[in-house]
Amino acid sequence: MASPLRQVALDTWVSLVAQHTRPDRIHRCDGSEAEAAELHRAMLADGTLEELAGQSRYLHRSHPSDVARTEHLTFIASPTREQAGPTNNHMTVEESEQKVWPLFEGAMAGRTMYVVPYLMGPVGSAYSRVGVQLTDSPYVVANLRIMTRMGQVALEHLAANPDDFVRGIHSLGDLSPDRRFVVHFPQAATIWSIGSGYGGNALLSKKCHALRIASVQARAEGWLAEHMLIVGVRPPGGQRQYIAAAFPSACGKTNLAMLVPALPGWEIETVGDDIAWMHVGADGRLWAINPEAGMFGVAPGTSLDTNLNALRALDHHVLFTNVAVRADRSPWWEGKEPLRPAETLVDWQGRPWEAGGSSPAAHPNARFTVRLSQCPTARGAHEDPRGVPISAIVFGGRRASLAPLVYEARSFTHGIYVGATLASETTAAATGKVGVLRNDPMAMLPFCGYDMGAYFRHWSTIGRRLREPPKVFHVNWFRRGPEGRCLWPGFGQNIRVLAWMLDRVAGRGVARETPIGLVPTPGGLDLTNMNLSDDDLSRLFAIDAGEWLEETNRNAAFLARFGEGLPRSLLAEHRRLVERLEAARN
Ligand code: OXD
Ligand code: MN
Repeated sequence: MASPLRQVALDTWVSLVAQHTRPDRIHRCDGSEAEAAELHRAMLADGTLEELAGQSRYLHRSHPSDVARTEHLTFIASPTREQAGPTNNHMTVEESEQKVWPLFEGAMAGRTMYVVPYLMGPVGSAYSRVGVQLTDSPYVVANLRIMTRMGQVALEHLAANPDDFVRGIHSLGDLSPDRRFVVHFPQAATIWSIGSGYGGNALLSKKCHALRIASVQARAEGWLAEHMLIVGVRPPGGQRQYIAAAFPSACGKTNLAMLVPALPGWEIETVGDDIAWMHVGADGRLWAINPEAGMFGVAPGTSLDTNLNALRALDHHVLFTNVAVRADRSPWWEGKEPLRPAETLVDWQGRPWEAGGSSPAAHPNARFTVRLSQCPTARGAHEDPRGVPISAIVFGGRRASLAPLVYEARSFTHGIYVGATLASETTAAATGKVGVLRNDPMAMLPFCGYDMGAYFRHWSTIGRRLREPPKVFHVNWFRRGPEGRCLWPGFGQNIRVLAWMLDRVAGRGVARETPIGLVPTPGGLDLTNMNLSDDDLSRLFAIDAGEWLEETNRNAAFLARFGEGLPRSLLAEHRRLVERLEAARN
């Protein structure tokens, strides 16, 4: 049967997909409590979920070959390869219809097809968008219920513009990586995903809709869809300012979005931990909404010390995926709390595991899915239909060397260059080798739905429309000393860096020029009650012109991939940086 890559009405589309995938039943989700109770009951009965200690806390174990996003199986099916750009896998529409659509044939036989309408963004916001995901995975439905505003509320938004929604078709298929594809059709606002039940591959609202499809819509309509957390920061007795920060997957966005400030009197407000949709307001500032309603956070490393607020949010109504379980049925993961000597757990694959075992008990990409409103630092701005004004944009990478703790871009245009040349060591969030340095412009490498050269031009266009552009910074919490030790403690201590940024925004903080940008002067960062040696402080801010020149060579090779499509302003920033570095080296 021909694939429905057209803007057909919802009911027609559902029946076309059902004719091809042949589910036994169709369930239209309304988002009610009764529906959720029935879903959970059915999943407990067939073993898809297990109950954990605590109110409404569940565990799901995914197939061991399906534990992370699979970037090599993710495609953009735009009409030409050039539109997808050099950093995306491309498949033509015809190829997808020949290779992927047949995999959906009969794929839902014996299963229920859930029709899941969801709203991305606050209720009543002009910036919110509707999507509908068809899926044969009740676990995916349970996640979408937490991650989005799902059911009736989305249909009410849709009523205003009935054909304007993103169409996602998802089937677990046979879960084989050989028959796994995540294909995006930006021109038809459609997503097909088959063969995976995990995270960004399967919760189509998140990476597929809110980033890959939305980035294309944002370019056409003049806004930005970004892989950024949004956090409000209020100094003692001062005014709250909002910061948007782009870090690659599993580099601490969730932790920064809800940090417990190590400085007294500071207050944090969590607006989002993964995605920001930003538009130019009538006041010439950048305004952001969080399209999501929940978090799909990385569990390992989350502890009372590193992220108290996340742990508090995880007290009740949580879906855990691929964590380990202690004898008292509490979830456990590496870095959570110490175990008793020789304590036995059940690992993420359901096998007995003894404390100190050589392989991890929880999968390194184990996750929690939880409503954002359960976070003690969610104070309501994430529901504001207008969004929040952004005073600062932060780009951050995981770099054991080279990049200082923080530096400020010299201008918004230089900030675009800093974002475009962001590089970071890979993590367990995607399949593949961990710890390999790769360019990840604006942390969007796996998520930009079109040619990134055009994406940088779009950033420049937005920049020109901003009368009060945010200041742009780069951070690196992960720099290591000669013995491999982390130089900066991170987490709640990061407030010291945010405080300096807000001072800079207010025109107060003191900074000194370096070839790469502005850094705090000695004494510019508030380091009171912190045991940071002078040596470590100078290592944190060391800028080696020779190493940076090598970095610019690497970046030049990366940027060259975009050919003529790069904005000239970006190339000019690159040349000026090289000149400043050469002058510093001589
Ligand atoms: C995520 C990711 O799940 O970036 O947020 O991989
Ligand atoms: Mn992410």
